[in-house]
Amino acid sequence: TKPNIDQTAMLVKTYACQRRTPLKHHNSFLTEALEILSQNAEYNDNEGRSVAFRRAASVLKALPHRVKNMEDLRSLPCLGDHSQRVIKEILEDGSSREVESTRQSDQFQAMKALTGIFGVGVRTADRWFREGLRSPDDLVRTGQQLNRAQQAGVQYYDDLQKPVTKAEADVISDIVEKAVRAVLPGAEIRLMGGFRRGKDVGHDVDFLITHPEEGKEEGLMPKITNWLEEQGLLLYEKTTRNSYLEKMDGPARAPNNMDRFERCFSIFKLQTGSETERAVRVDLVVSPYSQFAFATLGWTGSKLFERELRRWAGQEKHMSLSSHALYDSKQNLYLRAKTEEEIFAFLDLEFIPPSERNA
Ligand code: DCP
Ligand code: MG
Repeated sequence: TKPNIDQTAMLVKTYACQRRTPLKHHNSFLTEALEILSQNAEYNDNEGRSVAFRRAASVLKALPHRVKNMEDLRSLPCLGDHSQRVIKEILEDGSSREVESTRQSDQFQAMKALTGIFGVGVRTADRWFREGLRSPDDLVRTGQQLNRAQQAGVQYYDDLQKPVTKAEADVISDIVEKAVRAVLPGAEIRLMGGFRRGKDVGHDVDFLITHPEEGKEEGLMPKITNWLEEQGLLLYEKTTRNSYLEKMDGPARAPNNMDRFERCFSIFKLQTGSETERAVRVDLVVSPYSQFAFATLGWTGSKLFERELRRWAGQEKHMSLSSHALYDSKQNLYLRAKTEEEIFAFLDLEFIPPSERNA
């Protein structure tokens, strides 16, 4: 027999990495509202509050039905008082006053526009907002000092605002494969991020690159970017070197979502017609083969899913998970893995395929 709604709710686990979260779900009318409040908290540098709203939204994404009344929420985890108030108002009145006034607010709109510029984080955007600036045009008009990334961000702002389609990501995949094949035969390339989770649009295209012979991947990125540069395909690139050292980064390091792979933040020039082209954000990451499973897991997302995996590892398993390794603090050793499945197993988690990591 089919479980009733309350029984379904009881089955919803606390950590997002214990749940299956499909891309399309039944509660966008609630999750979009909660995510506005999460985003606004992030703009106000309130990480705790931001994560709380994001977790609440994520629980609703995992439900197999549309929420109809507050009864449906009984026994669900991660729904704090504030989230419940917002949900109640939307269920009763069709919208939440707090969400709507946030959405309309000068600060929210300006922070969205300013942090939407490639190379601009919350801190910089907030400083500009307090100086009275509201948009990329304002930055140009008032002659703000911009670093190289931000200059590119302003220059290609309109293109980078447009979602990247899966079709465009596939074209970029072919280009990246060609580049990598040309400079290192035998290398493996994997499409990561939202597209690996089955999204049909994204804000950028993420790739992970490795070679089965450990060591062959060293120094690979400059070769790739040179090749792309020679073909006239790059509008911007900044490469950061691999700075991961197991001894330093493993057990001693606080859980952090920034990894230390050789990485290239770039903007590609993509041909979209015989006379037309557009700018697309592309991230390239190179991983040693021995870390490839961890890098794959860490670069598939979603961001909340990743965050919850690390929290689960630390709080429930006394392990420390990063995109490089899994360290077991009880046994004082690194757990080696060749596949994502093995990592889930080490963590005592049921394997969740990428298409159901849309937490
Ligand atoms: N990632 C992470 N934490 C970060 C940045 C990235 O865990 N601070 C991981 C998870 C993401 C992946 O890297 O899924 C790629 O990051 P994106 O910002 O590109 O996120 P998505 O690809 O998921 O979304 P989008 O479709 O907007 O590109
Ligand atoms: Mg992405």
